[in-house]
Parts: sequence; structure tokens; C-alpha cells
Amino acid sequence: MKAFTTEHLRNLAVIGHGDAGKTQLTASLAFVAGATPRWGKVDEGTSPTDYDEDSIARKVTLNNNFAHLEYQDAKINLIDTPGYAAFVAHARPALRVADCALVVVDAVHGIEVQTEKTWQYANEFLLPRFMVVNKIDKEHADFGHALETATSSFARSIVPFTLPIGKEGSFRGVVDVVHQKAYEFDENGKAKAIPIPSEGKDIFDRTRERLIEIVAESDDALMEKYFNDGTLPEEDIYPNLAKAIANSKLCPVYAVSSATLVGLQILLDHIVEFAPNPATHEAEYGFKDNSLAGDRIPRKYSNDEPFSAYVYRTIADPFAGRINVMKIVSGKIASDATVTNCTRDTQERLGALHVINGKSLEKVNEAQTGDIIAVVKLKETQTGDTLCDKSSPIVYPPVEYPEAAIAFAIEPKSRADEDKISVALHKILEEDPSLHFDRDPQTKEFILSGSGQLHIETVVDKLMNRYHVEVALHPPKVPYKETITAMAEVQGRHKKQSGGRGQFGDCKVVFEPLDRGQGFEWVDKIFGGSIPQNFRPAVEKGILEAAQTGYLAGYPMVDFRVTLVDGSYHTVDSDEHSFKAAGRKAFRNAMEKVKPALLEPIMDVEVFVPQEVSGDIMGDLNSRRGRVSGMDMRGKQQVIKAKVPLSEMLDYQSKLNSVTQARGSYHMQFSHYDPLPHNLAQKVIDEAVAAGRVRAHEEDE
Ligand SMILES: Nc1nc2c(ncn2[C@@H]2O[C@H](COP(=O)(O)OP(=O)(O)OP(=O)(O)O)[C@@H](O)[C@H]2O)c(=O)[nH]1
Ligand SMILES: [Mg+2]
Repeated sequence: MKAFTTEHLRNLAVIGHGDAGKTQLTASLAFVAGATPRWGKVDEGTSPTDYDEDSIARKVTLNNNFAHLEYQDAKINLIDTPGYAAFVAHARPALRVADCALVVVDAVHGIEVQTEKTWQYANEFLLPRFMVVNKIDKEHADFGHALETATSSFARSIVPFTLPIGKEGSFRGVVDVVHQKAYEFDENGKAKAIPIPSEGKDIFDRTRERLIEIVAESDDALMEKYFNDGTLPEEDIYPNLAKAIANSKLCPVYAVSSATLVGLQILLDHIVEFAPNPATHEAEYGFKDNSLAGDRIPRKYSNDEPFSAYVYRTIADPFAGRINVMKIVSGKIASDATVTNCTRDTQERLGALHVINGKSLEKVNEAQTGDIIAVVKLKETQTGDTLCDKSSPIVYPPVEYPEAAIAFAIEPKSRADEDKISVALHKILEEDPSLHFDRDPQTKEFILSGSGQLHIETVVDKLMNRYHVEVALHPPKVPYKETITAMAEVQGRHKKQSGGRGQFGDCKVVFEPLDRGQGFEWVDKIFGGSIPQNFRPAVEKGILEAAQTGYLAGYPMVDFRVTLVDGSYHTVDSDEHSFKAAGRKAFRNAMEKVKPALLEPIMDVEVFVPQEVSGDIMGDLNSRRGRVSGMDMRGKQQVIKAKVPLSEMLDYQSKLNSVTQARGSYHMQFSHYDPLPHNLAQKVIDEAVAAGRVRAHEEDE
């Protein structure tokens, strides 16, 4: 394949709500452009971007994936992204490297929750936007309604560039409002010009008028021309529409069906004509080194600048090994070049360069500014890294992923599985920075945390299908904490006399409760030398060490102050070790008097549901000990805001699915800790004892 120059590149991230048809649109565009000889179908597991077995089995996109096509004299790079809440975070890195977002809207449902969320992501990166109203062939599809929900949700001019001819089963063509032409499409999606139908002529005229106004408003001279002549010449309209799109003033909308290929060829024509190329960006901003401190350095999207690239995706391919996908921000690159990974301060030899289509790689000799390429088997490079020319270092800030919302314990089914699990998970984590993996220091359990239950389940599937590791998934863990509710003065005395040198440490401390969120405070109030200065930190260390595993159920103890008031020591036998032991003992003695209690995390929850079920949803939230704090309408959907204990939300998605027939969604984030009600606390304590998390309060050494 040849190298494309920057102005002939179009990088689009395909974003939107789950099931809107992003993956099918990508497959259908590739087919219409002739990039794939066979027409890939999501429902048959043959789309280029939902290629891994987990996506195919679930018919859901799980991470961002790539397809490219050559059309006319351009190369169109499409990054298909997930729309389901559990995976939607992967749309952000795609938007980071795209030059335009292709927002896919379901013609039956209009704007939905994840359409809004991904639109917000695109705002973060100041991206121009195209919008596609997909599935116009479907029963109850309504282009006008979908458009209305878009214009009422988003603050920029959203104007159709094509209008549908026919709807539902009879959707057969589109009118190109910009070029004033109409088309029908054959079964391969090839457009054939037809006369503009008289039906709907008024909508066509109004839409065209609106476009001309937008162009006129963009420039005083044009405005004057428009005022005098009542219209504008075609040669003024096209380039200025492209400019309005690139400046995020205008979002063109296209009527299409990815299932019947109607409208797609015109969409491709318009992507080439109107979508911004990478150099339309003013510049990309980075920092001089990986501290990401100091002034921001601009880097122009130009072949004349030194090479730099941002790695936005890592794929752990079972055959090819690690594949890094990157966007070239500046300069050119040829195969076998050696570059610097400025994020990690190492050198990397690139080897062969590839363009990527789903899972298949095709070699290219060189690539230019703005292109997206893949390289294999780099030593250390990971998602989020910057590669650059040694002589002109720059580090682009990496895309951040949201914190994990839920954690599960996973247990290898056999010894062999236990041996393989870390290696396999390491590879899965490379591909998915929104996933976290830890080992509980006490229970030695493997803890996997991510954005939701579905997320974790897909990881378990992948462990099994791809790495042949079998694990059992245990119920999610709630990160409880412990605190104290009363004040007490206690003594901690450690004394041992067993031949040779003895051990001696003795402290008197006061424990007091602090407000929520205050953590731990240490106050030294010893007057004089009852404990020498150099041993006092050991008392604090001993107390903190003991607090780490709490008292009631093995959870960390928080929000308390300890004041050291007195003690004694022995000139020969006292040492740090003895005072640490005295601190631990003081902690344990205190626990009998300070009335320890359990705390539970409370989440801020937002639930999005059709209005007719909002009563049921609120009743259900109440029964989960939730407190509803507000209600709101967003488009046609009701937003219910509530504070709910995390422990009550663990099975929420399935409840929501059953009440709303899978049209509801929710997200939550940590708010604060509250005391756990007594009856529930007892249950947590019993479970902790049964699981061996609470150590018998053995006598100290
Ligand atoms: N009738 C009709 N069905 C479509 C159209 N486009 C996609 N579909 C179907 O809609 C379903 C979802 O399509 P996908 O392409 O997987 O949707 P998606 O937006 O990629 O979904 P996620 O990746 O999970 O966010 C599949 O069953 C498709 O066959 C269309 O234009 N018309
Ligand atoms: Mg998809």
C-alpha cells in the first residue's frame, strides 16, 4: 500500500450508544468503498472490527478497533468504539487520535445516554463532528425525531446534508442537500442519480436555505453577497461548509441504513470532501519530559517537523505478539527506524510498519503525519506512550481512564491455572488500561477490578478462551472500613525476658474518634523523657500496622487520632522493635474500649430510564437503602439521582435490564463512607470470621 499524504487522510472515531450500529456501519462503509470483497456482518460474526471471539459471541464491541479504506484519492481510517457503559471508556483514546467524530444515532431511539457521554468525550478533545442517523430501514425509524433530539441535546448547528427518501421498509434513497442531487442505491450500495422527488421539497428547500445562511454568517463579505443576491454561488458554499465543520460550528447529518447500504456512498463522498484532515488541527501540545510539568510545547501536524507519535492502543495478539497502534502527530517515519520512547526514556527499534484492519496487518514502507499505523514487538512501549525523534523530545499527556467501580475476587480452578493466571492477566491488562489486578495481602486472593460486572465477566471469558485459564468468579467485594466511636486511654506494654537481652517497651496513649474522611492523626504530648524521642515513631508505626487489618472484620481502621501521653523504657532492653510491639498492644487494648464500628462506601448513582418506569425505579432504589436526591429529564429519558450503599448496587444492572427491557442504564461513583447499620454489620463480621480474615487476637511475641 502507498503512503498517503496528510491532506488525503481522514481519521474518524465512530462513537455512540450501544447497539446504534457503529460496527455494522464500519463494515458496510468498508464494503461500499471496496476495501473488503465480502460484506462483513455483525450478526454473522464477520465484521472487520468485532473480530475477537468475545465480541462475536456477545455481539458487543469491547475495545476500540480499527479499519481503513481507500476511497477516491483518500485513505479513511475508522476507529470503531464501544457504546456499552462498561466499555465506553475506550472511546476516549480513539477520540484523542481522531480528527473528527462520526456520531452514530439509532433512528428509532434518537440521542441516548452514551451518545451524550461520548459527545462529551469529543468535546474534551475539541473534535469536529459528523452525525449519522442509522437504521432508517427499521420499523418505527424517524429521521425527523432523531434530528430533533440531537438539536435539543447539543449546542451547535446540526443540519442534514442528506435527507431520506422513503422510510422503514421503503427507505431507498437520499437527497444530497449540499449538491442538490438525489440518489437511489443498488444492493451493493452503488448510487444512481435520480430526479429530486417533489415530496418533501419544502424540507429540502428549508434545509438548503439554512446551510447557505450558516456559510453567510461565517464571513462579512459573504454576508453582504447573500444580502444583495439572496443566495451564494456554489464555489463559496462548499469550502466554507468544510470550514464551519472544522471549526465545530456545524455538524452535518446523514440518513443511512448500514443494513441495506442506502446513503453510505454519499456519506463517503462527503467524508472526503468535508471532513477535516489531520493538519486542520492547529497543533498538538506536549511537554518536554515525562514529568508533564512546565510549559506546553506546540507541535505542528506537518511532515516538516521532527517525528512524534502517540500510542493509543495496545493489542495482545496471540500470534503476532504485542501490537502497538499509534497516530503520527508530526514528521514521517520509515520501517526499521529507531526512535525514543520519551515516556519511558528508552530506545525502540520499530521494525516493519503496518496498516491495520481489524486483526490483520499489512506492511507499508513509510507513513506520514496524521496517519495511524501499527508496529509489533516493541520492547516496552505501552498505551499512552509518546515515541519521538531523539533530537526533539516531546511527551503528549496520556488519556486517563476512570477508576474502577467494582472489584471481584477470582480463584484459579487448579494449580496449573494459578501458574498461568498472572502472565495471562498481564497481557489482558496491557490491552485494557481500565482494568486493575491486585493480590489481597491478607487473604492472598486475586482481585480484579473494573467498570462493572459485565467488564469483569468478559475478562473471565478471555482468560478461558484465549489463555485457557479457568477461574471461579466470587461475589464482588465491598471495600468496608472500620472506625472508632468512643474515646479511651490505654496502656501498651511489651516485656519479654527469655535469656540474653530482654525486650521492653511501654506506652500510654489516648484514642479519639475523628470526623469522616480525616484518616489518621498522631500527636506526641509526652513531656520530659518517659520515652526517648527516637523510640516514639515506633509506637506510631506499631499502631498503624495493627490498624491496617482493623479489629472487627479485618478492614482498615480510619478516622481516629492517637495521642501519646506517657510511657516508660529500660536503658538496656528497650529498642524500636519493643516499642512497635507496645504500639500494637496498645491498639488491641484500645479496641475493647473505643466501640469500633464498620463503615460502608456510599455511591452517587445516576439512573437513566424511560419515564414510564421511573416510579418503579425509585421504589426499588428506596428498598436498596438509597436516598433519591433529584430528578431530571434528558431528552425523552428520566434521570434519577440517588445516594446508595455500594453493597446494594452489586446486582443493579440485571434489575435495570428487567424493569426497562435493557433500555435503561446507570453509572455511579464513590461519594463517602457512612456507618453500616448494626444488623448488616454483624453479617459482615460473621463472614469475615468464616473467611479467616480476622486473626485470633493472639498474644504478642
Ligand atoms: N435494521 C438495521 N439493523 C442494523 C443497522 N445497523 C446495525 N444494525 C443491527 O443492529 C445491531 C447492532 O449493531 P452493531 O453494529 O453491533 O452496533 P454497535 O453500535 O457497534 O454496538 P456496540 O458495539 O455494542 O456499542 C446488529 O444486530 C446489527 O445488525 C441498520 O442500519 N438497520
Ligand atoms: Mg460495535
